[in-house]
Amino acid sequence: MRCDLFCSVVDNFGDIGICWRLARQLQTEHQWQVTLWVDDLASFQKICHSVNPNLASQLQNDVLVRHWTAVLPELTAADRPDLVIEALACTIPPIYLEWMASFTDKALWLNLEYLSAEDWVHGCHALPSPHPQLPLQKYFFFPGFTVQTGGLLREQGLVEALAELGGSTQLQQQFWQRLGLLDAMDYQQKISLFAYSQAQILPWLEQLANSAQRTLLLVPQGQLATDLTQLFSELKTGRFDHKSLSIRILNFMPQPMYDQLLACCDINFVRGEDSVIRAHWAGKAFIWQIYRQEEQAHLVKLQAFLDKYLQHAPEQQKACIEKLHMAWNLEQDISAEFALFSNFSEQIQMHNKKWQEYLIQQQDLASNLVRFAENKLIMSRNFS
Ligand code: TRH
Repeated sequence: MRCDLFCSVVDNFGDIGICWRLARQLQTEHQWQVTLWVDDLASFQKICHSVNPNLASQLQNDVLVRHWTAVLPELTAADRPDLVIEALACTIPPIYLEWMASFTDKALWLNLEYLSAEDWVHGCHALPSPHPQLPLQKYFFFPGFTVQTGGLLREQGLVEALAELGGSTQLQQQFWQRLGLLDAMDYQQKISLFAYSQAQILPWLEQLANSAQRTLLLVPQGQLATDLTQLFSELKTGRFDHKSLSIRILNFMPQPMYDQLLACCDINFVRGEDSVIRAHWAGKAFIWQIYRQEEQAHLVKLQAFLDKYLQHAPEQQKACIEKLHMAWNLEQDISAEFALFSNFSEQIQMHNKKWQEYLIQQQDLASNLVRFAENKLIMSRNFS
């Protein structure tokens, strides 16, 4: 099976993050030949350091990565795919669609949608949509948290490997050493903080600084790290220590290492679509800052997620997690909510474990996608 996966980087790292995981999984776990078309190789390089942003075409983990520019290179019959994935609201060039339409054995065309926990997704997942002019139709493929959707990206053996890492002091020590954080084990609480801007972050940092337990706060490079550096100029060196709190700015690390970071921390602040799912697999307590949309539309999506995730959580825990999520997403001071959340952290981790078990019973997104594509191709090629 040959697959062309188109990825346009709108902003941040979620688009390429999701496409890169999917491409690797289709290649390694399903032995598909994958070509990943990306329009922004510099962003790609941040999460996969071996990418060369100056090459039009290169192999990465046996995936053919091609720079998607305004003018597509000439395509030949040998490039013909079985499956074409248009990821996360990008638009495949009309010239490519005409080329796809010119074959009798047509490729299957999927639109990989954004993640949402809202129930309307159930009715739209796998629906076809005919092209208005060309003899082509595309199918909508929705990721999600239920069996009525396409599922979530989850590599084989990932959850087990992260659980082993999370449960082993020795493996964690090795991880922190690789990251150059030799003193990480001296801190009772380790928090990863991947987030967009946060206007009211100071009182919470003060709270951590005044706490009896020592906290290591790990902040990846980006807007929030820049904002914090403006508040604490010492952070220009990458480190700021204040009473019980030590803040460190981290360089962007390759995706598999970021997954491990989440397993080695006690609490993970995550954002966007991809890191929140990674936090699920890491199994630790997490707080999600959802990608912002106009007119606060993202808050509806956030509530839909919380409703599913917390459906079976005890009332007090549920209220505490919800309040913290709302305060964090509205950029309010979270000190009071966080104190409560910390008190519940063991119970929250137990709840997350159950939620994780429920999700693991479902097939992962790449496997669902492969099965869907193979079935559709068998049908169309045998009966057309
Ligand atoms: O970067 P994001 O905010 O991406 C967003 C969202 O996906 C949003 O829904 C989408 O519409 C928008 O992009 C365009 O957050 P997200 O989704 O968590 O993606 C971050 C990716 O970066 C994820 O794949 C993990 C990866 N990453 C690393 O590989 N190394 C790192 O050090 C860090 C911090 C992240």
